Amino acid sequence: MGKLFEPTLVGDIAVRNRIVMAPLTRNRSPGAIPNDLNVEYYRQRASAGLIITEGTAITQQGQGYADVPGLYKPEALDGWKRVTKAVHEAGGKIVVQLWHVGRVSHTSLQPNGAKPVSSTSTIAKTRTYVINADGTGTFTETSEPRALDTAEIAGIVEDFRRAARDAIDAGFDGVEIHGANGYLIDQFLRSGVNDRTDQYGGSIENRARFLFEVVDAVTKEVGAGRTAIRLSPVTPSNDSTDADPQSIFTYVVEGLAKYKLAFIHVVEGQTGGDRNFQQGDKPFDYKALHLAYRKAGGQSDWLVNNGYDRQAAIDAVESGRADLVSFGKPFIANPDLVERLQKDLPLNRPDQATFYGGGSNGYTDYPALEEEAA
Ligand code: 8OZ
Repeated sequence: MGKLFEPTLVGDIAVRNRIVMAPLTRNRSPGAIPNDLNVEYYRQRASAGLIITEGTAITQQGQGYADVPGLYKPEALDGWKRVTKAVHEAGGKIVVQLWHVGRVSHTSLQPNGAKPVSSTSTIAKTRTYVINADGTGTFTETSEPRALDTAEIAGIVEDFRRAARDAIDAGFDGVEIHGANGYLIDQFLRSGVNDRTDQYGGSIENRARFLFEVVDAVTKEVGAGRTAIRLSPVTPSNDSTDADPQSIFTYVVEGLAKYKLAFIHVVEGQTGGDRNFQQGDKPFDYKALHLAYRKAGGQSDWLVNNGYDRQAAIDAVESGRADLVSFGKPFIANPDLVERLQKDLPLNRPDQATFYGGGSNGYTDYPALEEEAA
């Protein structure tokens, strides 16, 4: 079982094991500002080799759900400083997930009630989460987006750069660019979403242009060894479809090979669901994707995600199929997941009802083993 529990260097980040806490939206940061409860939640999970925070909006425009944190207010950066300090004091490492939701938003969350922006002006058939006047939360249809003008795109790239800088200044060990799950970068990648006729639409090269501009800007700002990206080649989340995911994601990873990123995070199958989910006319070949990346000279760690259990994670790392494995739901319910996996002890089960929104219940009150024994 060895390797999974051994230290390694992930880009510039020294980690004490290869178990990663996956990004998990929890909607517990009112005003987009990380608070004491969030500090406690991340501190409890610091024995992960690396924590990837929940998606964190780079701008208010990039925000699509109520009560998710941001990086665009001084108070939010102060809140994150307390989170990074707590994780570091507990011996952990933490990167922030840089998020722009694109069209997966609602006018009530946008600056001046404006339309959300995207690669397209077609509405996503998906829902988002807003807070009503009486303080209760509800899921609601997303608002119709506005397709970004070609000339505006550089401004969004700049927003990613600035957020990455602010993140490092707030004490993060690095950043993960959110390129997955039907959000803005994915809205450019996907043939079923991107209907542009400028240099950001049409061919694979054009649809991937925005992603590479973001990677370029962020790596130049904070260093490739502190930059990572998350991709979800077949995930249909947020109305995301592609006729031929294998081709575009192969092009993407081959292009990423020249950057010495900290890691490439690949969601295998449908995020949080079916590992065998398929888009296009054939099953996605993750092994071929990894091989294409290595053949192109890519040296970054390959981080895999989705439905791994202890044995699958051990096997993935021992076989070299992956360098790191991330766990989502198991980290919600087990603050000391690493110890439980190491000792092969039973796991607490996560409660779906408390995933999104609320307080400490279902957030910071899952017991660690020592608390259970006490
Ligand atoms: C669940 C609920 C809301 C957002 C993602 C950031 O899928 C999310 C998300 C997940 O990447």
